Amino acid sequence: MASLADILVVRPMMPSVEEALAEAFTVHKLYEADDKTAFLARVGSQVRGVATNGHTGCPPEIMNKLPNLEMISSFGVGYDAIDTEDCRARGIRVSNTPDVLTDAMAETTMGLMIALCRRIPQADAYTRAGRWAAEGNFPLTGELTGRTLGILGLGRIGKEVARRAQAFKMQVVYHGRSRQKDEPYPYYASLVEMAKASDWLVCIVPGSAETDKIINDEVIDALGPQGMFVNVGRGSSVDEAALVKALQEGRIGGAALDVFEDEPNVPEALFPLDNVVLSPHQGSATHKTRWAMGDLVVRNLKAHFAGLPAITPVS
Ligand code: NAP
Ligand code: 8YV
Repeated sequence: MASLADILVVRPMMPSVEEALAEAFTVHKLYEADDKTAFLARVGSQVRGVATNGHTGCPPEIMNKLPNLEMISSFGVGYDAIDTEDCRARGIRVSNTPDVLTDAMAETTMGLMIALCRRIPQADAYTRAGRWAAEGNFPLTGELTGRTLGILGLGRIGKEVARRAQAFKMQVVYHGRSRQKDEPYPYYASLVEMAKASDWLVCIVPGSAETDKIINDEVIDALGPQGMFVNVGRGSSVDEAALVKALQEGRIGGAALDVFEDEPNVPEALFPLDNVVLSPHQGSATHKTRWAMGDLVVRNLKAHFAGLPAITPVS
């Protein structure tokens, strides 16, 4: 029987992933090693595959210890922590988990928008505290219907958000690096101009040098005091200090945030703000979606070690 390929698991993965990896490969768990340097010195030359996620990645100091590494299979569609140029130079393939999380992400985005607009967390707290009976009806709220939604990043997830927003009778416009000729939505070449024209701005671009702090004071002020901002992409895309200040000063209407600059740390200045909904990076966190993401991590490795192309390679 052919020997099983050796896989280095850099960080803890879901039990379903760890079990499936253990069935198909010889697994080495770096995260369990007390002395990681000694561990890598012992097993590094056997390792041909890595399982990780897009936040932990596989840093160069680890890759340097894996001279026979062929493939990095990452959990998540974003792969910010993986230096794909470096991998290309080393001849290492990279895969991620696109598509399988798109619907869950679009659902989370709409959920955050409704929660922020209709003040659902506050209404829940109001009811639980007995304030309905004591003080009367909860104050009136805004409404999504008829509002304009600007989507920054009309990719796989952005398109599904657009579809759902249309079902909510919103008008969709978008900004990206270029117009997408097959999309019916009005395109803005300028993010600031789109923010000016939008009631809601959803950010769903990948974290990259290009998108770093792309949501800055200029964009925030263009969105304005009635404007609502939703970030489900990456915390690095937002000038967080500028956003917090604008929320405190009422220069922006509100924000719903699933991602942050320094996760899991969330700026405490956001906690007392009433015009904010906070979510702990759980956009894709459903049983079904996380299982499918994990399954894809394993299937990508299996495909590669069966001599086939990865199912979802990072291009
Ligand atoms: P995708 O299909 O690659 O879409 C990304 C979109 O961003 C594309 O439409 C792209 O359009 C646009 N874009 C890229 N760079 C840009 C730039 N510099 N300026 C403006 N637009 C830019 O990716 P996806 O599957 O939709 O995922 C998007 C991101 O969501 C992921 O990379 C990840 O960071 C994040 N995410 C978050 C969670 C969560 O749990 N919160 C879960 C999944 C994904 P152009 O190429 O036309 O510019
Ligand atoms: C992941 C994400 O769950 O796919 C992504 O890019 O941000 C989330 O879906 C998260 O990265 C955990 O690895």
